[in-house]
Amino acid sequence: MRIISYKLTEERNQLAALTDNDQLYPLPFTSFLEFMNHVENRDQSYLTAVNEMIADSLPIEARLEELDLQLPVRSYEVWACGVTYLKSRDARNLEAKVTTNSYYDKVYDAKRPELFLKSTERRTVGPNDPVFIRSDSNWQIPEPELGLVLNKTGKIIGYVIGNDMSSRDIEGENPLYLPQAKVWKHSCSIGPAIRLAETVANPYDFDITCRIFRNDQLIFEGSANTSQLKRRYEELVSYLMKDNETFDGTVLLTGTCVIPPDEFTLQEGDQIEIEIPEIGVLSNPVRQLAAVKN
Ligand code: DO4
Ligand code: MG
Repeated sequence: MRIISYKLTEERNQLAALTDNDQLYPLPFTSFLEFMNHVENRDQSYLTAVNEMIADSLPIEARLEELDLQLPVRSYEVWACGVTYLKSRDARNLEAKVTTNSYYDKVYDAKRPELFLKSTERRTVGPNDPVFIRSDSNWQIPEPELGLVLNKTGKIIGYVIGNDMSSRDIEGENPLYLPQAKVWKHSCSIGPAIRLAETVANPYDFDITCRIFRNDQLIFEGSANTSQLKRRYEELVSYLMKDNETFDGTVLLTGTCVIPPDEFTLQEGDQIEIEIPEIGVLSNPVRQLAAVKN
């Protein structure tokens, strides 16, 4: 069972349930946070709540492709984990031009994982909205990641696809530039649906595929599987929760495992697709931010 949000009118979004046989049912909420509030107040299972709500309703006539999909959850905060896959550790070492005993080597093996605040509600975009590339970087990539949708106690409610847009030259110059290598306008996208955690048999077996198109030609395709993750999801969430206040609907991205070749950088007009079959395909066009004079 998946949950989506789509534009019903200029002023109003509609939450809907998407069943495994691709039937769409409206839910009596305008947002996932409203739905979470309803379920959390009743201490109910999310799947039971959805099944009860759609039991007596008729499916929506439209097909998923015809809907104007919106961000499935307007999270106050999106957090992200780093260097949770061997591939990411090696890519970070390459961009930082270090070979041995780097901070990336250390964090990959350390008890405490790397976590950072990736995005806020207004910086995060949904399906088909443009993600932006910075005007002061010459080496930028999408980072396709599995996202955990959490309630405020850190329980994993669902899974979503995330794109942790990143600047490799800014981070490579100095790891203290991490916030600038990770956070800017539209540097995070989330979507297209939230797969309820109760309906996933093994979350350590998601295939993640990233495709990048330029002038309608496929110029990069790469895949990985969440079985390659170095850590457990509960371990990552426990560090997010330590001495912290978190909110219903917080998303925690779990790190990248698909990285384009080192000579690759995103350009204006590129199209990024990230697919996790159990969740869907998150598509975003790429736009170049214009340099702003200070
Ligand atoms: O250390 C930088 C962050 C790496 C990251 O975002 C990832 O591994 O996904
Ligand atoms: Mg990342």
